[in-house]
Amino acid sequence: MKIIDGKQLAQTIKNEIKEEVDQIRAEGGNIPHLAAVLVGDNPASRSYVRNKVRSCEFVGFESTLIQKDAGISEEELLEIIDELNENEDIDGFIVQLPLPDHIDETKVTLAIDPKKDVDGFHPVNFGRMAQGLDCFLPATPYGILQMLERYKIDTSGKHCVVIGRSNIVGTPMSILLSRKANPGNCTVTLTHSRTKDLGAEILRADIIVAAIGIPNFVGSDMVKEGAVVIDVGINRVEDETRKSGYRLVGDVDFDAVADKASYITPVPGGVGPMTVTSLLMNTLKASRLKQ
Ligand code: L34
Repeated sequence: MKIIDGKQLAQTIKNEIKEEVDQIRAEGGNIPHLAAVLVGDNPASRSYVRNKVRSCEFVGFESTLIQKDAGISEEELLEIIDELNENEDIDGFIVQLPLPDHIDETKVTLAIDPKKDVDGFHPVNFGRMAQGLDCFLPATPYGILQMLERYKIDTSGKHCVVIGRSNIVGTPMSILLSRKANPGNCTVTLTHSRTKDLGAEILRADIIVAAIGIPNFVGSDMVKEGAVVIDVGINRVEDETRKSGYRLVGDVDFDAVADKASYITPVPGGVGPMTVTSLLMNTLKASRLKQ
């Protein structure tokens, strides 16, 4: 079994991006600028956005963090988005999800200019992705593709089972892995809460992408010997032995599954850091497209 070290790979990619930014700076070009909008005080969202801002600093991007309290109206948030759409200094921006219940996430996503949508969530980018056109790929699936590519994991002709059909992970992942591309060319099964005999479906997989948000859901009885296991879940479970009072666990029971897997991603230090790196890559792309 080999561990896919997302933290280390993310660092390698960040070093590469930093070199590119150094070069842009030396040539007097425009420094990429990412803005992030964070609404409310969800501790996980805060932590993820903090990682994004820190990573921008590391690679030499400019970054702007806009923090608003949970009581912000939908209208106010849409105004902020309009301003970011118009602001020529900003190459790309994200609105961290989830948003408070009184704000319609779909409306927010639709309000973002697709040219600045470095999350790749706008239907224009989603549609372009589905048709294999140039676009911003959604960060988490993009990060997973990077892992598969850089670890030289052969995906062609493999059976991939994606667990979870969200707009931001499961559904785009299923499309990307079935594309005629490398990584890609998989035969994909997209499973979800209504799938019958989910365990039996997962057991047929050469590649498992778990994105359901249930701690330790995928056990060793669901994993075929030699399968590649990608764990997207980041669940906080209570742990009194930790100073924070919690620890992070994935959707995969890592200890039980590790021996069976040929490759496996840990949590933390797996897909999460790669999500951040993908966002940086998209922002660099947005900045270059603007030139
Ligand atoms: N708009 N909302 C928008 N874009 C995104 O791309 C996201 N996502 C998901 C949630 N909402 C979003 C993220 O940023 C998930 N996500 C994300 C980003 C970073 C990390 C995890 C999820 C991450 O850095 N994870 C670390 C541990 C972080 C911690 O200690 O809490 C890891 O090693 O997995």
